[in-house]
Amino acid sequence: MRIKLTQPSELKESQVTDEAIYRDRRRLLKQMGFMGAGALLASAQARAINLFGEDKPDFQTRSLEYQAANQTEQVLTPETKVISHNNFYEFGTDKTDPRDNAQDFQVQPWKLRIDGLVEQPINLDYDDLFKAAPLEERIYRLRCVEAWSMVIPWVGFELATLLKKAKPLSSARYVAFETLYDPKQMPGQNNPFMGGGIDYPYVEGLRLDEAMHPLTILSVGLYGKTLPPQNGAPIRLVVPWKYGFKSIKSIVRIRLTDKQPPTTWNQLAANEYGFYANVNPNVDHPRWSQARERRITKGGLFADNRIDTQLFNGYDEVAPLYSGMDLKRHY
Ligand SMILES: Nc1nc2c(c(=O)[nH]1)N[C@H]1C(S)=C(S)[C@@H](COP(=O)(O)O)O[C@H]1N2
Ligand SMILES: [Mo]
Repeated sequence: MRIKLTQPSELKESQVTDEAIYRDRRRLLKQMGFMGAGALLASAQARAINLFGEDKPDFQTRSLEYQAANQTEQVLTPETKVISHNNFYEFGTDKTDPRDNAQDFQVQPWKLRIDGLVEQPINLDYDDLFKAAPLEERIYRLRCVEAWSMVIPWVGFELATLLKKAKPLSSARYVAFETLYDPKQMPGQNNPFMGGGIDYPYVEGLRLDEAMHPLTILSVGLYGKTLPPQNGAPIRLVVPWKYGFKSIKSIVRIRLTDKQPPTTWNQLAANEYGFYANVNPNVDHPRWSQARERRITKGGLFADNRIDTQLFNGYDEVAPLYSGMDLKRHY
């Protein structure tokens, strides 16, 4: 695989190839105009407003016809599927539960705190989330550990930009993330039947070098609009070379630490879900194969496509992060 880091200037608008898919770096935001409109409304859904103003990209032109035989031709997963087939156990464990149960989720006011082993702790309010760094579009593959995948145009910024502002101390080695804990709004959090038996709040973690990698983003939108609640409004992590459960939603805290932090799915079933959770077709889940995946595209149940899963979900450039590591042991 020849994935090359593409400079913004090298990218053609209509390119949706492997190389371009994660590196569409056009700076798109009309931030100030957007912020004004955002302040008016309360729930995340009601506020699903355009992040791009006049520059709204033409997503249609990117939707090349999917060809199962040619994985370099990738088509975006339709927005209707991205926002109706979700894992967000705080709102229920069926794929359509988050869409059905999260619509009144209040994201304003919101507080995100970055602290721990940093020189400069940071507190962000709702409006600050969209101003922490210039927003850009990143089209990434999302590969769930359950062996389905999507191609999603996120809007966000590199996590590294925010972490650098907090000035990590030299003792910091890991980054711990935490989802909002609010059982009144997230009914699965105090109902084990609805919430899948998870001990809430949902927590995740990365090694500091993984967190600082330019592919790792905090997302505040998708398909050019603010995130719907079911996708993790107002701000969620996206780590495209790891299984989807690492991409924690609706984050309220980012804490730098010197110890590997506990992670939700690892606590639930350590033999099934490791801390690293790198996408790897050669390391099967104890209960199913990870060699292939169902790419969710347009069409009904039988129109979906099975394709080979790629190591690191095809993002080969992260391989140096794991040189010398046994990826079967550190699954
Ligand atoms: N807080 C929280 N974050 C979460 C989850 C969750 O249940 N709770 N599910 C994870 C899983 S398993 C996946 S595959 C992705 C799904 O993201 P999407 O619904 O936006 O596609 O979110 C991840 N982040
Ligand atoms: Mo997942």
